[in-house]
Amino acid sequence: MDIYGKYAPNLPLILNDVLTQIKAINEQHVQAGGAKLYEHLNGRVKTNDSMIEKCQRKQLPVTTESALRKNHDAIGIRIVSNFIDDVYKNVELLKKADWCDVVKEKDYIANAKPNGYRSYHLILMVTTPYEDYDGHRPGKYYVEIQLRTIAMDTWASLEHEMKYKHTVKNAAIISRELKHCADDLASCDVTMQTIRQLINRPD
Ligand code: 0O2
Repeated sequence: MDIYGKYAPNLPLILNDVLTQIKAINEQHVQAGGAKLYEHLNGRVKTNDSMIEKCQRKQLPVTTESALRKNHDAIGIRIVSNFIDDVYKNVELLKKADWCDVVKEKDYIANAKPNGYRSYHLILMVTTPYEDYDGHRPGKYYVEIQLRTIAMDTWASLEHEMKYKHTVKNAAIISRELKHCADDLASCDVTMQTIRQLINRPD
């Protein structure tokens, strides 16, 4: 089955439109004399199998409604920045954008998860030219945005790898080391931010 049903072809188009909008916000910022606010951008439509697995994990019925309305990450974008301030600036600019509304946000940078995970999560409601699950056109679709520094991103990829390898030996030791590593990286992110401010301080 295709959990996204007849809406499946819309999802990559919406992903592409939102990526274009995010790039445009950044180009405007750079043209206005600001620094580039991200190092790279990734986007993906959650695969059919991953979305089915997520519905089952969350004990939701495996339906198009669950995929597009109860879950909010069928379309996901990651904005990876060099510095913590850039993450927050991207959040500020997205909140001001007229093509989306922020409907949920979680600051796992100020409030890291107990395992050390850091990232800023936004759920956007985006108005699109396509019909949505409620039959409206222009249609509304959720888009999840994860914003983080390169250090946070590297850490999250490694931790994600461990989470999905169920046969890992010494999982408790690895989790403890990962937590230390997350805290060290967070400290480096703060130091790098401070160094940048010192370099850019007016004479
Ligand atoms: P995957 O495999 O990346 O798709 P949600 O579960 O999304 O409906 P919730 O509970 O509010 O909503 O989730 P949260 O905390 O905002 O996290 C959403 C996503 O952030 C996760 O999606 C992960 O991609 C990422 N994430 C959250 N916590 C961690 C963590 O501890 N480690 C890592 N590596 N990533 C994390 P999925 O669908 O759970 O996973």
